[in-house]
Amino acid sequence: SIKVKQVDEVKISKYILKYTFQDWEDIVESDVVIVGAGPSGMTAAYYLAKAGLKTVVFERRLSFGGGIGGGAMLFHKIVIESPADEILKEMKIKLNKVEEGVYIVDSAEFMAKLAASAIDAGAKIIHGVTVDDVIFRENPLKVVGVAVEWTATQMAGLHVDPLFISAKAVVDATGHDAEVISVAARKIPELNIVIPGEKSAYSEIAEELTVENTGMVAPGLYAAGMAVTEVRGLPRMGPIFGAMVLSGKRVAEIIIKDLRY
Ligand code: 48F
Repeated sequence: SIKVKQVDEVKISKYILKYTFQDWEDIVESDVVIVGAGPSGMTAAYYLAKAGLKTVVFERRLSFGGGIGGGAMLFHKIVIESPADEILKEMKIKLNKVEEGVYIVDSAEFMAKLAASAIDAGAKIIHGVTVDDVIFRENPLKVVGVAVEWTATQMAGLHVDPLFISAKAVVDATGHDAEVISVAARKIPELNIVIPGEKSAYSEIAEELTVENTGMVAPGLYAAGMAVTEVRGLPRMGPIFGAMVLSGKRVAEIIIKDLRY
């Protein structure tokens, strides 16, 4: 019979607590906080961690992938266009070419390998945590971190104060609602962030515009993925995901340059 190592309940609890808090003590002073483990957030995490920056991704849900899993009307295929295929190839995601520069990808593989690539590069992904505010400083005016709370605490409607995490750069990769930038715009009017909101679909132009407009929204605060369309008033594109990974890569490159890393 198989000899299974016996570990009692107290030991299990102690190991989990010790190593969780060890991680949190480290995370509390991060180089980059990414909010959202969707395609743009995880791609950004991959490139930032690969460059050696201490990168943490906070994800509200207990899963990876954001809008990837739901696909289009729950169908499990995703469209990718060039040059995003190069990023997917780097992550060993299988691409099925349907015409020149256009590919079909399995959503489960896309989610799993994006997450694995980010984690293997050194990014920490923490599930079940919602970012509900930022930290800021004046002179110079700058976003310097985020406030985090358990998603479950928020869902229960409990009045619990958050913990704070410092970062040299905060990336809003929360998707269509641009939640982090929205809260900063509302609570720090001095940042002068005006959010026009996303436009209806126009896929052909939306992809390139999203990538081009990716970047800093206010000192210390950056937009990637669909948060860019919301903040810059750009059209949506639906279940074609090239711009999401290209935007994630671009925001990483901009942050690496801004932090002179
Ligand atoms: O929505 P999402 O996939 O963002 P994305 O990277 O990609 C958008 C596409 O999926 C799709 C599309 C492409 O054509 O239109 O919609 O821009 O992933 C956002 C992730 O952020 C999490 C959310 O659960 C999701 O997994 N999230 C959102 N708000 C918060 C958050 C928050 N305040 N704190 C933590 N996580």
